[in-house]
Amino acid sequence: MKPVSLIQFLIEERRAGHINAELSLLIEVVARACKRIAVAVNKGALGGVLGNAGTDNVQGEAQKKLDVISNEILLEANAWGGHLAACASEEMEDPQPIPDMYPKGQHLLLFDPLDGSSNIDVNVSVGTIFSVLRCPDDVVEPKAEHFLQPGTTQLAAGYVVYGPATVLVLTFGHGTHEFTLDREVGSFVLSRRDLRIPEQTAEFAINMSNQRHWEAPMQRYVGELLAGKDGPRGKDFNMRWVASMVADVHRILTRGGVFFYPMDAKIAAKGGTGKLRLMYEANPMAFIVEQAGGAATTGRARILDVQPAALHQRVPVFLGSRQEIELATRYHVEADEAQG
Ligand code: FBP
Repeated sequence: MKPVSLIQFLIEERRAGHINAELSLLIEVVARACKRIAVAVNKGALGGVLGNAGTDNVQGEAQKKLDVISNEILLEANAWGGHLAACASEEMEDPQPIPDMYPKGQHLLLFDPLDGSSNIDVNVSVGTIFSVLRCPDDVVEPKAEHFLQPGTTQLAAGYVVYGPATVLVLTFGHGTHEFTLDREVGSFVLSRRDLRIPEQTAEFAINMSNQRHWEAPMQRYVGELLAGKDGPRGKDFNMRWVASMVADVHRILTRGGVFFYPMDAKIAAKGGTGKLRLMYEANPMAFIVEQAGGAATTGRARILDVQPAALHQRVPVFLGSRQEIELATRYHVEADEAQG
C-alpha cells in the first residue's frame, strides 16, 4: 500500500468535511515543531540539553532545559503561523497572545511541551501533548477564561512520543490515528488508521508507591487486581509504569490496558485536586482514548464533561480499556453513595 503522509491525511480530512483549512495548517505547524523537539531530545547529552534549567514553572516544579527548549520551539512556530488567537502551556502561568505583527486565527492551542520530565535525563520516552479549541467569536485578546471550555468542545487533540521511534497520535473526533516519523524523508507517515483499545485487559499502570495514600475504592480495585486468579477477578493482571503519561497511554492504544493517577491523601494534604492537568494532559488524552473505543473518567465523572475552573487545574485520571475503567469508576461512585 502506498504510504500516506500526514499532509495527505489532512487533505483527506478536509475533503471529508471533518476539519477546515486553518485547523489542518495548524496541525502541520505543531507537527513540524515536534520534529524540531525530536531532534533536540535525540541529541541528549551531546546537545547539552540534559539537566535542570535552574528555573521553576508556574506549578513550582523545577524546569528541565528541554521543558524550556520545547516550550520555546512550540511558541515560536505557532506565533507566525496565522492559525491561532492565543496559546497556553504547562510552562507558562498565563496564555501567550499572538504578537501584533502576525495575523491571528480562530483557534486556541494548549500544550504540555514535554511530558514525562522526570524521564528526560534517563533516556526514557517523553512526549508533547496538545489540544485545540475554538476561540469565542467576539474575543480578540483571549484571556485564561476563554480557554476554560469542557473537553467535549475540543476540535483536535494529539501527542507525540519521542521514543525509539517518533510517533504522532491524532484525533479530530473521527477516530484516532497514528503516524510514524520517517527520519530519512523527514515527514510523518500514517502507520495505523482507526486505533481500537480492547474493551477488556489484564494490564494496569499506576504509581504503586502511592498505594497507602489512595482512597478506599482505589485500594479495593487495585487489591483485586493484585489478588489475581485466586481473587474475585479470577484472572492475573500484569503491571507497567513508565512515569511518562504519553508512553503509558501509547502502550494502551497499542495493546490495551488501563492507566490511573487517582486522587490521594498526599495530594489532598497539599490542597491539590489531582496530579495531572485537565486542560493539556487529561482532556486531550481522554478525547484520543474515547475516539479509540476506550473510556476516561476522574473516578467519578467523564473527564470530557468536566467544566474547567482554572487553566492549570488538576484532576484524577482513569483511562483505557472500557470495562476496567467502568468498574473502577463504579467502585468510587458506589462508595460515595454508601457514604451518602
Ligand atoms: P510532567 O512531566 O509534564 O509534569 O507530567 C507529569 C508526569 O510526568 C506524567 O507524565 C506521568 O504519568 C506522571 O507525572 C508520573 O508521576 P510519578 O512521578 O508520580 O510517577
